[in-house]
Amino acid sequence: MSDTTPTDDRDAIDSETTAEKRDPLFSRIPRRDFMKAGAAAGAMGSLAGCTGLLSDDDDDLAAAGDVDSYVPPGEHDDYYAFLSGGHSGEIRVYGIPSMRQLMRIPVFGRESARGYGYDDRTSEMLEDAGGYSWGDTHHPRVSQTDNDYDGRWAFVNDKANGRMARIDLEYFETDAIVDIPNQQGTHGACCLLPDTKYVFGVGEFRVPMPNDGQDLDDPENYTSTIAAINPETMNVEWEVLVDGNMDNGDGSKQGRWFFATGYNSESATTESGMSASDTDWVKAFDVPAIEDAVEAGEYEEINGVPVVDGTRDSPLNSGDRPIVRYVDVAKSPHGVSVTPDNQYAIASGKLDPTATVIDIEQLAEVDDPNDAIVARPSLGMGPLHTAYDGRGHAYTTLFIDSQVVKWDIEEAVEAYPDDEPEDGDQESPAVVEKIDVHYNPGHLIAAESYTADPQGDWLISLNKLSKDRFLPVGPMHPENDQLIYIGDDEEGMKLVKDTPSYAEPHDASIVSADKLDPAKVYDPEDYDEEYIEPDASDIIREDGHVHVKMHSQRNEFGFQEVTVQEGDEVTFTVTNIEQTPDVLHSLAIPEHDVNIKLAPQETREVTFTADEPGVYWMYCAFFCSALHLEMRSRLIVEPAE
Ligand code: CUK
Ligand code: CUA
Repeated sequence: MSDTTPTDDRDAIDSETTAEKRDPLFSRIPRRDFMKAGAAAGAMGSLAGCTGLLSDDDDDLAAAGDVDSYVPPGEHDDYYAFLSGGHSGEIRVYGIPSMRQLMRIPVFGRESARGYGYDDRTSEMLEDAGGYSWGDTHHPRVSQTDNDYDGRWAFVNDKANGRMARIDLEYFETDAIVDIPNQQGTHGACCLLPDTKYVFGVGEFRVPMPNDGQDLDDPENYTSTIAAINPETMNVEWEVLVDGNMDNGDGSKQGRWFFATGYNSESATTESGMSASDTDWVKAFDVPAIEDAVEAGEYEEINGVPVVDGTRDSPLNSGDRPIVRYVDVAKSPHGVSVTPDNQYAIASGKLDPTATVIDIEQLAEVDDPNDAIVARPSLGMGPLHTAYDGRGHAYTTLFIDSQVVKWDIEEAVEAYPDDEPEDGDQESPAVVEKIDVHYNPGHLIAAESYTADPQGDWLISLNKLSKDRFLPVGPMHPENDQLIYIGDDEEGMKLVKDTPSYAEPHDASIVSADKLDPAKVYDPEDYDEEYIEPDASDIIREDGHVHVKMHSQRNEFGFQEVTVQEGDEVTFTVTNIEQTPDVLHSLAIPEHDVNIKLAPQETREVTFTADEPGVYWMYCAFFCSALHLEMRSRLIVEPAE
């Protein structure tokens, strides 16, 4: 990098944070107290970011008339929400409560607006991570320190190809991807708290281990693994083999336990076989015990990773310090999440109307892990995922009933086991209320629900089917992410708005805006490419390779023309030397598939072969000024002799 790069402007820009832009009174009051105070005093209209009231005359929104989710033009939201994009392979960033989509972050697939997968750095990253053209993101989790969001990274799984990606939250871009060995279909993703010691990838599909052609027709011998990934290096530190499929996971908040749900304890390969048994497991991984086993060399190295045997018959599970505890829960559980106070892990039944509440402290003490089950409330049909408001309530999606059920965790514990339904459909006395959502919900997420201190005001229900909620747009409908206000226990949950979304959000994380501090321009110290000052523009030719170094700014590239020979391999290193935020340029070269994005102070490199003689206009694809269309230069490819 060049040491003459001016940084003054950047510093000046960075000092004006989002928090300061909001009303100073607002930023001093915890959000949840504010909502209470606002509702009581009706004083919300005077505070920035909260000045409008919804009209009372829309049927769906009538009940939400006193809930303020309106963010006026030019005002900022209170929260960032990171939503997975499913098999679009990306993460979307929303503002909450407006539900405005602020940004898309491509992760596992190329994306042309951001030039992701087009420049040498990101295309090599995608290539090194397996070279797949797509991925399936489900679970975005944001790094924490001391059980609170630290603004460093988000992580997300690839269910399609068994990978985990890291997103840098300074630049809101994917900066690392690991192709997890021995895992086919990484489904759950989450962090071990309080300080994000590991990111866990939960392997879903059982396969032969190693999957190298052995045991093809011997499903009894297939296994799945969890992978513990170092968040700094993104290396897989160790894996644990288990029986049965795995599904979702959540890490405890005090560093010891990691929980994963799983279906298919039957070891079957067909749907009827996988749902034959009435029970499956929540697996509780004792992380320090696993680390000790790895330390003691009690593992087999498979594809370069120490793999510890955590199957039920493993010697490591027979002593008084089992590395994996298998807890029996009703049939095919799906979501699992740890309560904010780290007291319970709650797993949802999916094919059973109950949720299973496991007492984390008791788990360490009991001989039979089933004795750590302290509640099993019957909630409704198809419970999938549970979120928290920090006031002792759990909110669980009911996929089949198309509802969100709010219930009281301690009441469920007190009622157990007398509340065990005999006929299976008797509702638990812990149920507080239910609200219809439109339509079948998968995950739901409440503001900062994954931390020790949820904010308790907003909840999003991520519904799979929107059916008739929006204008028809062909046979593939949008999904429907619904915003629900949960800040008033007396008035109850209120549905506030529908948000159509492109296929297909699964999970999300909601983070207070003041916990992130995204950069406004790049810092050249943060990347390896050479920063090209205007006077450093150069064309270096040697042996069929041409290296063009140039800057870009309004409204020119460093060279008006670049001449190469047919067949030359050409590398462009281009810096956007602008220091004004939001003035982007790009380098697009027709018919050579070249497209790199250049935000202010960003440098990217792209390498391609100039294989057709002719004249090609290199242009800037961002509308950067009134002379944007004139921002172009010629690439002249001379015919080979
Ligand atoms: S999820 Cu991945 S199948 Cu319920 Cu966490 Cu949608
Ligand atoms: Cu630079 Cu358009």
